[in-house]
Amino acid sequence: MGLTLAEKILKLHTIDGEFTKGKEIGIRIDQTLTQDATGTMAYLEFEAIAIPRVKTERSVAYVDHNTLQSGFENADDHLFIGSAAKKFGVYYSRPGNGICHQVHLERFGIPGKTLLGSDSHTPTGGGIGMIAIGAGGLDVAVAMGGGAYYITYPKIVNVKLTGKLPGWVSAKDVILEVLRILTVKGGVGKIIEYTGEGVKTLSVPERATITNMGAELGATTSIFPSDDITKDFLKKEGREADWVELKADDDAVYDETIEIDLSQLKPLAACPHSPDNIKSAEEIGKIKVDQVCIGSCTNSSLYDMMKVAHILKGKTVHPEVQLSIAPGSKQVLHMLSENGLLADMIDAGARILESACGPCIGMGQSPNSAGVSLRTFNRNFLGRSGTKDGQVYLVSPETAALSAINGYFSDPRDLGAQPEFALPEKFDINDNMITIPADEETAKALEIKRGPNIKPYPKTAPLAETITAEVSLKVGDNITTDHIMPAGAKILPLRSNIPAISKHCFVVCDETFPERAEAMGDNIIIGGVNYGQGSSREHAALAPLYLGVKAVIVKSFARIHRANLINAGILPLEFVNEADYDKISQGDILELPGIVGAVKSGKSVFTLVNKTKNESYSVKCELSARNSEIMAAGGLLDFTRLQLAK
Ligand code: MIC
Ligand code: SF4
Repeated sequence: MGLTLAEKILKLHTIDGEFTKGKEIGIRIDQTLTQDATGTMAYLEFEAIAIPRVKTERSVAYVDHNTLQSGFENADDHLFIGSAAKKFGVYYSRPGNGICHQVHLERFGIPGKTLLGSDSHTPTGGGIGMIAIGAGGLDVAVAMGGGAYYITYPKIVNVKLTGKLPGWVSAKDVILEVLRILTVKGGVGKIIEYTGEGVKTLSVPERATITNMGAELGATTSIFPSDDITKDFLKKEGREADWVELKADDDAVYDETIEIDLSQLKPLAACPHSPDNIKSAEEIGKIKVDQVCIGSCTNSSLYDMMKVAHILKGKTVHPEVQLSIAPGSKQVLHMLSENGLLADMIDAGARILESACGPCIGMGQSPNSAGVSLRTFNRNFLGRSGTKDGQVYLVSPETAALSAINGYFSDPRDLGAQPEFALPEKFDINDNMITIPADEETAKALEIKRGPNIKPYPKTAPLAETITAEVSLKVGDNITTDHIMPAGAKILPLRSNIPAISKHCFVVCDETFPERAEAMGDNIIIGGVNYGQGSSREHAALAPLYLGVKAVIVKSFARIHRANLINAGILPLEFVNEADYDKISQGDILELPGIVGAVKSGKSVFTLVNKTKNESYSVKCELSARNSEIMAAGGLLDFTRLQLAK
């Protein structure tokens, strides 16, 4: 039986466990990336593990999220990361060099390699045939130290593409269509593999848009084959030597197949407030638009910018619209400035932002009250833009640019025939904003620079024999990490300070939560389906840990968040009977008796006693042998320390 492309790469990298569907496998990680919002914690954790130098083939630290520097905190974080990178053997991409995923694709990604990144959109690397996975900072720290990364051998979904996209219909519309079919929880436990004749019609930047936003499916990762188009992209980057041909075996067997005829697709949008709330441009109609933002790791390549500049050329942004554009990297920005396209954007009235995440993570450019904001980004969760009642639509760069001119939601097909947008023969290559780490000898004497906002990892404790705790919060379905641990300009600077950031935990749902939970001591959270979807931020587990949360009991979890809870030593439990969710109220006192013994003996179903209501329910937690030990130890950091001590 043949293998799919994802399976071929996974098989070559499996260093622990049994290579069988549904079983846990430990894979060797060739490359890691961190960004600054998760990176400070990751390097603090790496330091705590006490391995002097990274053991990967390539590790890169990017600064792209917290670049506003409205106080000393962001700048201190940059100094910390830069100095830690230099000491630990990590390449450092300085602020201004661009968004981690865009730069990594340009300068470091290699087909067939594994990449683990402390950012959920790491699967962007799947656009050039990598197995690129997003994870919490602690998992990345362990991988930097040479440890395996553990996943459940996923199901592989074949998205078979046929045909060719019609004019002005975009790669963004392809992934929006996949989101329409599979929804934000349809990819959990799966890898999405793109195959079929249609693949050959998509350039690398287009493929990367699709794999990037595969994160919104909840998928482990997404991957395209590595073919002549990949080779050409790497050649333009001066890295042809990194190319290898990679594809699935002809007789590969997939768990599921979805067929998409590219020629039948139309411009789509994800409507407020979920990436799977998909409607066509026709269904949405010509609604008034207040703001348009173009950029983010999903749509900020030169190819995207060329299309945008073409639409803006010689026009003026509508008087009632604000347009901002953030090219994804210094490389892209440089090429736009050389070929004159930047001038077309500026002349049209676009506000050019630095090459960073910016508005995507709420660092500026929040829309006006109840304002309609069209964004080429990947997430439109409630409040993420920084405006609670902002109405964010996720669209293609083509739809965004034309709507900015017209002042209303526009169908880019109204532009008539689409011209060819050919990428240049060679990209601008200048790695002067990437600092090379110090050699091992010099590194020994280097000091890590630590500002006053940088606080250590919160205290952990081994799992208690019996957990008795009050329900501090009960929430509904599809809770995102932006609910649990919001980002934005006010909160992001606190990413290196868990006690301070904890004061903002869950405030989107309940402003009194942080104070109440902390006062309770031990407490438990109750949630619905797909709990913890979205970001890889381990702060969504570390802040609850700091606030005394001992267990989170839900109908189902998103993958990365569940792993982050285990890493933090918080029990992730699921209801055996979903209806039991309705029987528990906020304020109830719950008890989990004999939990350590149960976890250690490999049991997966436990008794949950509701002392307030005098009832008992069954809850489950399927833990691999390794995860059981991690839970019992009080989290991955303590587990790793114990392992190393042995
Ligand atoms: C996001 O898009 O939500 C982020 C900000 O990039 C996060 C990481 C973070 O919270 O720092 C992600 O996607 O993992
Ligand atoms: Fe940055 Fe937005 Fe991409 Fe996250 S999704 S890495 S915030 S650009």
